[in-house]
Amino acid sequence: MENMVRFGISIEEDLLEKFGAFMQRKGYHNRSEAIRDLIRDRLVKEEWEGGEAQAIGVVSIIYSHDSHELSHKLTHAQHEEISNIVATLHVHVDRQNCLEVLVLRGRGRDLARLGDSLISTKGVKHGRTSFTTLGAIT
Ligand code: NI
Repeated sequence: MENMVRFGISIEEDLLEKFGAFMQRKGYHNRSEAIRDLIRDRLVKEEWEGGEAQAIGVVSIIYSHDSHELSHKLTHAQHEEISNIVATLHVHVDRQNCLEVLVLRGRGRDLARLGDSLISTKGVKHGRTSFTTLGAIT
C-alpha cells in the first residue's frame, strides 16, 4: 500500500449508523475501505464533469421495440457518434422491451453529452450513464 495516512472524522451518530447499514448492504468489512471507495467514486464523477480527461462510460437504455421511429433514431445517433462508441449490445428483454448497452470512450464531456442525448430521446423508458476513468484517481 502506498503512503496511507490516518485521519479522524467527526460525524453525527445517526449518520454513522446509516453508513454502517450501507456498508453491510454493500458487503464492506471496514470503514476505511468504504470511505475510500466513496471518495474515489466522487472524484471520478468530478473528472467527468470537468470534461477534458479521457474517460470510459456505459450507457444503458430500455425502450419499446414497437417504436420503429425510435429504433431508427437510436441507430442513426450511434452511427453519427461512432468515434465515441466502442461497442454496443442489444438484448431483446421480453416481447416488448429492448435493452441497449453502449460502451463509450473519449473526452468525458462528449460522452456525458452523448449519454444524455440517447437517454432523453423520446420513447426511451429508462436510461442510465455510469462513469469510470482511465486517470490516476483509482
Ligand atoms: Ni430488441
